[in-house]
Amino acid sequence: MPLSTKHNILLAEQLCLSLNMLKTMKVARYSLKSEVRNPNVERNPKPENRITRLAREFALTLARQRSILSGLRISGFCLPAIARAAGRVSGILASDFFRVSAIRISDFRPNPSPITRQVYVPQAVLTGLLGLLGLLVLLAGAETLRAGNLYLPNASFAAPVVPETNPYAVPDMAAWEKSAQPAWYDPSQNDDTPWADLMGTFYNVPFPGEYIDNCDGSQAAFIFALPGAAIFQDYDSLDDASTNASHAFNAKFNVGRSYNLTVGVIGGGGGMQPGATLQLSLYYRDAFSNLVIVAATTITNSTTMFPTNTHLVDFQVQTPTVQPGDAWAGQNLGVQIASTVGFDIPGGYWDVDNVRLVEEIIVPNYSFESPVVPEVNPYAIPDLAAWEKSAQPAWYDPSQNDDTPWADLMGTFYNVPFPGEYIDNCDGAQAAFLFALPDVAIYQDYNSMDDGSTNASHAFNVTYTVGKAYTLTVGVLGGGGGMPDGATLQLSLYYRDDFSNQVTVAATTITNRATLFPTNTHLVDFQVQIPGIQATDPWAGQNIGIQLLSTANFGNSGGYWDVDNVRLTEVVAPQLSHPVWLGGNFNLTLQSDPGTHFEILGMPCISSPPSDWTSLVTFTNTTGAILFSDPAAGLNQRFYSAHQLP
Ligand SMILES: [Ca+2]
Ligand SMILES: [Ca+2]
Repeated sequence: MPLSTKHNILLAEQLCLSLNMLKTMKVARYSLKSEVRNPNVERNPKPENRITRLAREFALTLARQRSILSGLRISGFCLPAIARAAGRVSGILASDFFRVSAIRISDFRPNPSPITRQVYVPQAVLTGLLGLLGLLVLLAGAETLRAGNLYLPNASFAAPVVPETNPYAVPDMAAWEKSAQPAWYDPSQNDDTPWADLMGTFYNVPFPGEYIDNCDGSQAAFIFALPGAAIFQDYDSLDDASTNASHAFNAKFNVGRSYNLTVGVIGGGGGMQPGATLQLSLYYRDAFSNLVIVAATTITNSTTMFPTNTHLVDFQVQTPTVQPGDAWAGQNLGVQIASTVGFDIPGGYWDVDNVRLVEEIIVPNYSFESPVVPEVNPYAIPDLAAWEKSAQPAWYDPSQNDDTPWADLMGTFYNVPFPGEYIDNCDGAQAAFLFALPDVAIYQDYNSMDDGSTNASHAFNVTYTVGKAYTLTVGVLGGGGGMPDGATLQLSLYYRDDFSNQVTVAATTITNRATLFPTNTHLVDFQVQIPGIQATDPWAGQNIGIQLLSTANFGNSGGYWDVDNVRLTEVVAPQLSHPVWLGGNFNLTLQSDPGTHFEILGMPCISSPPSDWTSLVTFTNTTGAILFSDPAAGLNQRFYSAHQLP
């Protein structure tokens, strides 16, 4: 038998010993929980000692294992893992993103917070300008975690401006269309009040007892609680002042995304009856231009719901993830706020404000709440809905590990409310565990398949979209089960190439240490970021994959990771574009997620010291595309940077 083979067998035996130890520890951990939960069970007087003892023994095992490894230098068992890791790393280095992200604004400017990353935007169109005018556009985008805001015109009812005189209200409402006068309404029976006057905009008068304390801006809208009174907005809607649709609201139901509408509402105004209803909805228009509701929330007036008339209460509408077969997939999205009161209890008015619309990506089983883990010992199961587990590697032999299947090294657990064990920021009641052993991983993409399925559900159907930036955030807890310092977990975003290989687009490696995870009861968020997808990226248009991979080696393996709350956000990647000279001034357009705040900085040359950076303007990019015109004249050269503000 060759020497290397003998070493490998020896190594495998040591590893199996470690695995058995781990398993014992895991059982011990869960047994402890069960003892505490069941007072009828006779408890070990000092149960912690079992853990301490096991941890010490495990540490000894690891020490022995490490000494073997150091003698081996390179183990044949490790090679596949190393090769795979190397493949992933080369995938990262090949991307422009990492070269670009190496340029940090802190090189140029003191106190860079919150700038942490720059995207370099000398587009092809700018190259000509460089030669001609000596101008270069440089962009810095901050990392802000949120869903993608969608621009909704006049979402806060700031237009038109209402005169600050009695009655502090006008029927005008920019951007919003009003419902047509229904057959039953007769203005002559209502003091000649036009139907259109039943919906409008008002000034938040600062009178005691009337002033809305959480109004966004100084205006809001009112809708009378009469059957059929409604305001709505979509691609083709038309406000009272317009004769042609502006098409300014151009959001669509995109496959793989879901939509969340939030509206601040006050009920009860003007003697509104309890039981009067207001419906918030997201809709699309069918082939006959009918409004077809995709998701809706009905608010029922009560004094419990609205104890005061001076505080808006947020209500939400949430759509399911848009599927390719949905009738609304790819259709324009509409927002409607409608009085749905019956003829039995009409009267009064609703106040509404601050309509917020976001596009979200919901990762299937992102919080590991499925399947439900029984609340009995051991409070953990190997099942994981929606997530696929890594295949059993060649080095792992269940028969050498108490017949423990490889698949049992990844699973779901119930967050047992036991002092010292209860994760205080767990999302929901469950999380997932991954043993800190080489090759242990869970992942999800368009074609992945969980243990309980025989066909891919394709439920996670999100592609890398050109011009968008992505952030993956995962709550992670290291150190469990005596995990040694130095054990690593890799979070990554990938795509599958033509051969179905997982190719990493961006990754973050978490290295276990006590300073990073001071307790075993608090998840810490880690992120993976892709600042922007370029049309030339091989992954542009490809389906997104998410992987959580233990990258421990045989020298630092042991213990388990807890993970929870996998969030993937997609926003418009900040970009400076369309540089033009107009009337002797340099103009450029900043594209970004709508509603984000920026500062435009200028510097005389790209290597200018921080002291030479000049703040030119700060603004909110309300629509998602804003024109900046540099007031300075006679410039020969200036470099620009967009600095995203909190
Ligand atoms: Ca407002
Ligand atoms: Ca959870």
